Amino acid sequence: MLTNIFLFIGKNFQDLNQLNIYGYPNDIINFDDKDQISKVIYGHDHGDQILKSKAQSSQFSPSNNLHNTTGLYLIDSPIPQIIDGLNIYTSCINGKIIIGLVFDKDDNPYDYKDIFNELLFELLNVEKSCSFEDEIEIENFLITIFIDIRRFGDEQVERRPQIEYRYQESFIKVFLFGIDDVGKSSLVRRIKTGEFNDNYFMPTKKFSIDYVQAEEKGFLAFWDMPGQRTFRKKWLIGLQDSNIVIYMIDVANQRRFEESKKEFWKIINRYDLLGIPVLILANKIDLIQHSDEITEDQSEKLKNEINTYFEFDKIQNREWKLLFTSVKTKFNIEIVTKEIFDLI
Ligand SMILES: Nc1nc2c(ncn2[C@@H]2O[C@H](COP(=O)(O)OP(=O)(O)OP(=O)(O)O)[C@@H](O)[C@H]2O)c(=O)[nH]1
Ligand SMILES: [Mg+2]
Repeated sequence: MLTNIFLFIGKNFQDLNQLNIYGYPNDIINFDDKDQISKVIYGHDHGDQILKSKAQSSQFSPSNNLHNTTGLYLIDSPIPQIIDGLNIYTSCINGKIIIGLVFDKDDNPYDYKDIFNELLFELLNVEKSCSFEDEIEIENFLITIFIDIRRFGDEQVERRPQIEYRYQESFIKVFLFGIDDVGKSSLVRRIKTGEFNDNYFMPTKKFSIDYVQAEEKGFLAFWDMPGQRTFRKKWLIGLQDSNIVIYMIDVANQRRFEESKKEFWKIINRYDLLGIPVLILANKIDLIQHSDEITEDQSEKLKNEINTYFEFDKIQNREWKLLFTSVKTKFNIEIVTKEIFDLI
């Protein structure tokens, strides 16, 4: 799995103090460790780039410092390296930029060769989406590559046998979010394995993607987001290209309704999700309802209360539904997948 992406940019690679360094999502390369940085650069092709960049530095004036005469970026074929235990795959752009992917130790970088090349070419020379002139552009460029390669890894490399086997079936991306401790990961686990454990307390830290075969209807990819406050910015990474959104709340924890409501509305009207159907799961109903038998009346009353509080009635231009669930007692869990297919 791709864990990080980084980029070094400078007029030439000789002066490490003049390099600008970017990393996403973490600064996995130690920016202060010049030794590590020069290992990455030299490791790329044994210093060849550096010699080239030295030779070329006279040809590149500051105003056209990154383009060659054709206006296209020259993108080297990527090179795998192991540096300080990191499994790194670097490419070099115009002899002035090193861009590197960091994979888990046992990944094979060559699985990513084509996508890495194609993405760089596409973004730089077709869409021309990054001129490396401002920081935000560079950051967006890195995030885009990170997401696309990560997704490629999740969908094609790690899941290859499954995907090839079922490639004709529909593939539905379910973006599952909500504040921490509401039961998102428990839901995915329940649907996938049938298991539930009260003491299974494992707050999600990275988003995790789980694939579930839903009867004959198709393949669901649950993007289970971490709910803790510090990780909520990751939601923005996960929401692209979702086919349906599931928002989960913990009905028994009213003290956090306000926070939950705020987070819901912050995300739901984002451009990427416009028009995408929403399934709201009001989970842990077992904690406020002693028996599983929730009557129609009770259910309606509770629904109204929740709708009023969260202002779900203001959801516009999309299908949506509120469903009570208990991952613990399995109440309504079996119909979650049915509702997903009904809504999309
Ligand atoms: N009583 C009850 N407990 C539940 C239910 N669903 C989940 N839990 C418990 O709630 C706790 C949190 O569940 P998680 O699935 O880890 O919550 P999460 O939303 O994934 O949390 P983050 O990953 O931190 O965002 C666990 O201890 C679960 O056992 C439910 O329906 N009823
Ligand atoms: Mg979780």
